[in-house]
Amino acid sequence: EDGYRLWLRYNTIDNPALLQQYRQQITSISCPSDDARLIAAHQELQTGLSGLLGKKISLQTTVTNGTILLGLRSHLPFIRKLVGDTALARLGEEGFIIRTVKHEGKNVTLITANKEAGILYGAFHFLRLLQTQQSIQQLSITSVPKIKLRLLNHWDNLNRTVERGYAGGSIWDWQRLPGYIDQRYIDYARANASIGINGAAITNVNANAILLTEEWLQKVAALANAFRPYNIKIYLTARFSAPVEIGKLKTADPLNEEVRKWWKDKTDEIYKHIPDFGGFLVKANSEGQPGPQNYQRTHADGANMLADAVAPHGGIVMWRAFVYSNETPEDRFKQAYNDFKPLDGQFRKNVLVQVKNGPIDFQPREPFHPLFGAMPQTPLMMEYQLTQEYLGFATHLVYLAPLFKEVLDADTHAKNNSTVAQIVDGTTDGHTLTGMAGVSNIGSDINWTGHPFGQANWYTLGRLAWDNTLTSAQIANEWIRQTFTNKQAFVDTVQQLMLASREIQVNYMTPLGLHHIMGYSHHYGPAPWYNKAPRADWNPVYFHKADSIGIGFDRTAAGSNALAQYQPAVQQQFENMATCPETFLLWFHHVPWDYRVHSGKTLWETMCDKYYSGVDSVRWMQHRWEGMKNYIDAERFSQIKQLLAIQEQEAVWWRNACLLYFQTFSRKPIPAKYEKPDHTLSYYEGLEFPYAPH
Ligand code: BDP
Repeated sequence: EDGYRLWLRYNTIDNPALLQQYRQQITSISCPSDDARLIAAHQELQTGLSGLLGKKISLQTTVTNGTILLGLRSHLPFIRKLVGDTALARLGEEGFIIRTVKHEGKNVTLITANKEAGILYGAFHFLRLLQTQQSIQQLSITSVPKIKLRLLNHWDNLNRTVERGYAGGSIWDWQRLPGYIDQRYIDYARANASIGINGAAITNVNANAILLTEEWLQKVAALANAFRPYNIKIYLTARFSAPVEIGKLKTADPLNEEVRKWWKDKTDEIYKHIPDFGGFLVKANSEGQPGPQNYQRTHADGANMLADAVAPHGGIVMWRAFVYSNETPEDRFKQAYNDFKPLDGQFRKNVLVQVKNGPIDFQPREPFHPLFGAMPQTPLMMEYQLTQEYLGFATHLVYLAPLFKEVLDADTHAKNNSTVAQIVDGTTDGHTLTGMAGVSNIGSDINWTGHPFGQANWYTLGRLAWDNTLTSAQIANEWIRQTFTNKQAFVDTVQQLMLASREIQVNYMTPLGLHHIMGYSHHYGPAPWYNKAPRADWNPVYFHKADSIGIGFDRTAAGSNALAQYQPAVQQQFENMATCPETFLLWFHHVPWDYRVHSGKTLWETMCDKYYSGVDSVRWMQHRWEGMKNYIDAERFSQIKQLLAIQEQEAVWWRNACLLYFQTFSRKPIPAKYEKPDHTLSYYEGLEFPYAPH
């Protein structure tokens, strides 16, 4: 078990009674169509079912008892009678129905849909039922995705390094493309299709214009061909200055006619290679990337130019709102809102503004981004980060579903029914163009994500984008069963551990609303003391603002007033120290060291408690994992054990470094009941993280 098979392992069902039942209920597959997506579906069913049932299940033209029947109403007229046109239409482009029915006197399981893609997703859903050992006796399932664009964003460079990638190099083997189609591409596409991911932006948002040249487009087209049967569209990152860099124009001004024509022609060329090309993802005027503001134009001007180029082909533009500038004295928290909110209503219909879940940058905990709820006329696409840039890379075990759900569940109070989930899935403002993206944690490591539990975060993104009402527990539960085993004791323990893992990490890294106090640039390990970055808002000291009085960033009206960007109800809750949830306290307040939190303890004592409890909980995770030894393969058991041991050491490093440093301001002792830090502050300050991929 090297982890390569992810959650699609298809090992023979280990429960004999259930295995016997399944064998009776499933005898063959029938699929009266040779559409590429249906071929992908029945091939997966053949592989999957043959593995799960431990006997060959093959494709047949006749229907017998136990046939898994795939088809559209146009293939099999009885489907229309059974389901009806309206019900089928309601499934849209990608929804599916799975039903146990009688057909020609035989008991069959029907997987049908309005369109081919739906059948592909239905097939994977059916396999999931077996892998998680559910009953398939009287199935009546209807499932429709809540979000239209469900994407991975790969921050992969053309030289095969991956920005913020911790699982090896890029899986795109550009040198051997387009001629060589690595089996990995197919397995990648299968894995994505199994969780409903239908798009991939395959290159870094810090983009390289070369990608848009003929030679590279041929390579991209080969990938698109490999992904197409799995209903995955390719998107490319567009470097805004490409007209200058590869087009030899003098300007990239989005209102310049020549520039507009250049993008239009370039886009037509892309569509010649990739007829179902999805569109562009753009990072502009952020962290040194070129953009429309270089020409005194707005983000809307830039986005609309590209939107006009892709519109005739049905393409879309995802324009990122992750912008901030060192030139403005504004709190970095506020800058995206300030730039984008005034542009609401100015974007073309095929533009989504892609917003990170929080206002700063993928921290272990952030309040929801204030743009959610603030741009009713613009579809806002959610951007999460799967790769754990600020959460211990591929070394720490952190299950991200609770982080994602916390944001989705937050109420923006923009209207009635305006949780972040409802804003993003279009319910609140009636948008049909909707999206959710995860910055990929996938690399060339044999198990794809480096940490075996990193796979769960990839899995979560797909499942949540399909159905944002799933709970973190449900997602963990089905992932564990498929990835490891259905043995109840293992499932229960590991689920508990996963659900706790994110809060544990917050406790040993950034409790009480601390944020961005990681090592400079690589973002690994603690460096709350760091103050030498070339821009103020890259420095931990900018974010925690510790002094002899207290600690935290005052974002109330007395401070940066970032809170004014939220609706009054949110603002009121956060602006008052007494009502501000403890988890967000230092996000919004500069809190005196002897301030008493709800428990009656002082801030300093509480901070000590949190850091110490974080470390203790990692030890608890280690202990629980130790008990799992006999349930799974030795290989993955040992990998995780080793990683947890590093996590424990590093949790101690975080705790000691942060408390010793903050203690220089609080001038209060670490409570005597706790183990003493085994090194001095200057030891921790002197630690150079040996090697961290930048
Ligand atoms: C930050 C990363 C940086 C990315 C940037 C982005 O540190 O590498 O380029 O976000 O999202 O998290 O554009």
